[in-house]
Amino acid sequence: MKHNLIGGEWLPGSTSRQNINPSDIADIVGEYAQADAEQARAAIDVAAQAQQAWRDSGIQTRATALDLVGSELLSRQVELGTLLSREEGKTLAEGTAEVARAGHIFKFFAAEALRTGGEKLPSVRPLVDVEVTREPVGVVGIITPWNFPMAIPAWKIAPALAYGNSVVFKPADLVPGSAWALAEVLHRSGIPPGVFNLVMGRGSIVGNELGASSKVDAISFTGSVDTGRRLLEQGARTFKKLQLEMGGKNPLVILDDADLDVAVDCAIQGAYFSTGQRCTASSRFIVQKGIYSRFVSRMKESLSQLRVGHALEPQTQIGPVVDEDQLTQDLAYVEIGKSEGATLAYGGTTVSRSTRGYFLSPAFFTDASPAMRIAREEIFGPVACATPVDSYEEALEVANDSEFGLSAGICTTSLKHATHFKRNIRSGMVMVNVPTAGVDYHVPFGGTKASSFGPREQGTHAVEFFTTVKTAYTKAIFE
Ligand code: UN1
Repeated sequence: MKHNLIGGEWLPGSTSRQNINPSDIADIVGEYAQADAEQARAAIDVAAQAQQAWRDSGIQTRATALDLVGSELLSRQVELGTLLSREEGKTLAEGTAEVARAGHIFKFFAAEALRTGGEKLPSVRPLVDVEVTREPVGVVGIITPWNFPMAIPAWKIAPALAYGNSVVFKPADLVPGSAWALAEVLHRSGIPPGVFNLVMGRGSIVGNELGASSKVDAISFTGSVDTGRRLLEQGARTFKKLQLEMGGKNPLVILDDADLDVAVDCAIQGAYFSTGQRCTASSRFIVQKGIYSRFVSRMKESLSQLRVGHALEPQTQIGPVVDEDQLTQDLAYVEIGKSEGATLAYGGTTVSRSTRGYFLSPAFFTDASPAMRIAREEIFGPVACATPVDSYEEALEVANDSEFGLSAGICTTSLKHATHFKRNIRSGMVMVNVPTAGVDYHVPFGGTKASSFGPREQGTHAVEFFTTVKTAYTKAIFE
């Protein structure tokens, strides 16, 4: 049994939960504690008590601790990547790369801790100086989804700690293994007890306590639109600072002048790698008519060569869907697409392998109209659809016609269209001839519209959310 970390102690929960391997449901990865509301409140209390000393510990202490965590994650990337892939279902290569990415993120923010600067300006009043400095926000609640069990916690926890906040971390129910492993590394890193707390438990219990508590100053959340909206409504009561990363329905525009190899590669990687379970996944291919039929036939050919299977088998390119509920949802959307009149050109059926798991062949719809539900709603699985369009202008209009605005891509060799698209697509991230998913760790991440709320995550921009600004005035008296 793996316990929660509260105030530097490993404490059992009020109940527990089994962690099941989606590639092989007979394989139980482990048993993990589930906290009740009282334990969640206890974690918030110790985080509040520990915060002042951590803030005063100095930038070298914080940088050293985060750098140690980064080094350990990098040196254990295969071991922890195996655990990640076993509990979440992405391939071993993807799991290992994710742990490495988390390691780099900790090292990036170790250095950022040292770079926290400020400004000194003259006042408009004589002999008065103005200093503008950044201070930690206080206690930060961190609520993360199951699809990036290491990287998303890392890109929230590392900046929170770097800038002197204390943390209560509630990971997704489906992936406690990576969260626990990360907590265990943090526990040994020299961070004082209570500064970082792991509270595994239900969203409706632990997440609700974080959202309601007046002692939690800020919440960084990645997950569904509905939960994000609930946190925002709840947070209004205590004026919480919120950073919400939610859904996506990311378009990939393919123009007649695209390099077809590049376009197919962007489409396959963006839509189907990580089993399509990324908020940055491409789920709408908006394809100009002159290249449409060549694109469709090349996609079918490439999809037929992809190997769906057990996440830990080396030849697997697409792992299983994360659990039964998600598989049911994906299959329901395949039926919706068919009943709406789109053509299922490839996949969309369950696949059997030697182990019992949630294997789904990548689903590719063609002739989808922009009004169809499969072209509008986030599915969060290996399901994508292609819509033919006459012109670049129509492609841009269809691409922008979405409640979401996270990531968007265009495949073209035209500088004119690439430049126009970068300027006029309504999304937080835009890609030219690269996939919409699979972003760098040292630059800002986030979107517009229903995709994101609050300051950007990652890179130097993370400082906006994890600090608050103080303006100090000092008058010199010389006699
Ligand atoms: C990526 O595409 O590299 O939940 C990261 C998600 C995003 C992260 C995507 N917040 O899928």
